[in-house]
Amino acid sequence: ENLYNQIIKSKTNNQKLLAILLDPDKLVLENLELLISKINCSPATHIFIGGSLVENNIIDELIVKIKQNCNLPIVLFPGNPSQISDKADAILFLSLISGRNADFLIEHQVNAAPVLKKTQLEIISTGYLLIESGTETAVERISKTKPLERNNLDLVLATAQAGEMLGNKLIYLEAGSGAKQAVPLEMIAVVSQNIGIPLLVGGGIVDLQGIQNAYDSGADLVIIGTAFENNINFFNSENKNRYSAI
Ligand code: 1GP
Repeated sequence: ENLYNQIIKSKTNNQKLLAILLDPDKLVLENLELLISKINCSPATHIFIGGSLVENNIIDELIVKIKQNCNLPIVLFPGNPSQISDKADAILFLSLISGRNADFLIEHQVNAAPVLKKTQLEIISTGYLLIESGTETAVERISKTKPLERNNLDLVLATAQAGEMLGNKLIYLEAGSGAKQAVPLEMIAVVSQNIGIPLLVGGGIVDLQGIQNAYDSGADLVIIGTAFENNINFFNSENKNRYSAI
């Protein structure tokens, strides 16, 4: 069964999903074994791989090494078309629909299509919305797009709905890696209640309560990058008992 159908099934059964985002630029391959053992005893259901700036070509090697010791599905979350690896299971085929930079709306996708066609990757069309989060994030800098305002729920919802109408299979509300403020809970609630496809939420979530709050507001899958990067014991911390959904 493909990954997307599993995500749909989880949504139907109200089983919440959790992705740990690994940025190949920030990883030291020598420490990978410990990292993977921590992932294996965490509640993670998916591993996402990607970053805004990844240039070094360690993605293939990284995925092979992870797969030796970990059974979680590996999903590419690419910042640009150079971050494609046929060693992964799937790719979020992102279009930055909150912005008006044609490169990130369609140009990179055109460049990636012939490459993807030669792989077995499951391609999951994803509407990607960058949400204002206090300070400029890497996504904003690299994509040269303005995030949508935190208080403009109507525009965020209309954008997410347009993505769904265009055929996106997932909507991803992104505050940006290391964001000062995560996506507002009210925004998660409004979007999740008014689209039919699964909702992903990430950026600036720094504690287990933040994950739970995103779930309670309607997120189907939460992405954790920086918090786990900074503390590989993030998921064994003492407030674990407050973390009931998964
Ligand atoms: C970034 O949404 C992800 O694309 C995760 O963000 O690094 O802030 O957890 P963090």
